[in-house]
Amino acid sequence: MSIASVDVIVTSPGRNFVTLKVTTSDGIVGWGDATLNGRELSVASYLSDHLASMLIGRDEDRIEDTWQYLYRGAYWRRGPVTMAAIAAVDMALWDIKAKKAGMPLYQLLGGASRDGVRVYAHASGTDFAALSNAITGYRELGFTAVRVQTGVPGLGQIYGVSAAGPGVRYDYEPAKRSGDRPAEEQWDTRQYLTHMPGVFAQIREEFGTDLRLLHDGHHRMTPIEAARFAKDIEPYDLFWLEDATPGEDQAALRLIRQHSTTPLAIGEVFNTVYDYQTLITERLIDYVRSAVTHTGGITAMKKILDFAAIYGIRSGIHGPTDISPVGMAAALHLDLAIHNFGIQEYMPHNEQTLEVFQTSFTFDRGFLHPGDQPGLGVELDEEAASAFEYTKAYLPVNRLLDGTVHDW
Ligand code: KDG
Ligand code: MG
Repeated sequence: MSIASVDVIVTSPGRNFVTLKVTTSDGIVGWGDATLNGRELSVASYLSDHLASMLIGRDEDRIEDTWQYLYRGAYWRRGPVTMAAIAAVDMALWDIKAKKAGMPLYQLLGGASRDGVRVYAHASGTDFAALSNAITGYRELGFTAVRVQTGVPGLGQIYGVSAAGPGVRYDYEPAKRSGDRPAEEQWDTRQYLTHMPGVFAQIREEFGTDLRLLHDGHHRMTPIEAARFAKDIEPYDLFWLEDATPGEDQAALRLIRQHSTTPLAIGEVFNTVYDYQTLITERLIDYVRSAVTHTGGITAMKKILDFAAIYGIRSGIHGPTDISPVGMAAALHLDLAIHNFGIQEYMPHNEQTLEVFQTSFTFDRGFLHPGDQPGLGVELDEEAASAFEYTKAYLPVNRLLDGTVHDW
């Protein structure tokens, strides 16, 4: 048996997704997620213009060999476009292998290590009343962990805060359909650092100590600002502080660690294990935040997580809406199988997306399960997908109040 066809499907059921379809000579179909928010078409081109012809005729069972062939064979290594393309191929081949075995993928990864995977929801609000309302709503749905993001006085629309008033929101979406250019937002780290500790204090006062609280700094602080912030929020017992500083500088995390015991998570913009080498071997982080979709797929992610396990570091796989249901399924199978699972991000997709991607996930009181269908357990309906044409959308660009471009 061999790979007979490779197709790239670009669809936009409310937001853009790039999906790879690999079909074997005996008609088995595997799906892979190749979505790179705001740069979708470059991965679609990498797959259809470069990788598709190399894959035709290859043995679909040789997953590790295909991974090495695409990674080493390109000569040009790493980078989000390359690694998202390799990830899509890798997921599709694992999907095929598990379908051939007649098993859900997690069985091939060693079987379940737990009954379900704890997920965290996105609670946000422009002010405390709206945020509190969102947290209450998620608690009523059974969530045991929430990420909290809130407006900062003096700043307008900022990262992670739903623009749409109070209430439980499922549809926070950072990519904006803003024509040919990204929308712009404003930022001031000093105002943020002054405001946030009080927000955590209020949440603990209102909701007690049971709830797991997470927060995303989204790469905006300098190392010393992050060290101070992590120290300031220690009394509120965060599950993690994510992306406190820009991801390129692994050594920056040393400074934060020297000053605080707030657990740290980083990695959603990483794309290989090498981005983690210092962070893991020096135990500078507590959670690995990569997406299976942006890190070379299941094969590569499993290696990163096994490496992290040796150092007592756990998983916190990236799962916003720009990870398609196929990428989310890959994450859930890994989450269920590995020993060093920490938590899984969960931003449910909208109804249109779930019309295009039929999933078999189940949610029960704060825990997800990938389901027991053979393979990844997600099928794309090509006819439904064709109704949603690609529409350019970008992540915003951030500027300080004086106009300087800042990390978003
Ligand atoms: O595409 C970028 C988003 O996925 C990212 O901004 C979301 O930071 C994010 C998160 O933690 O989900
Ligand atoms: Mg993040």
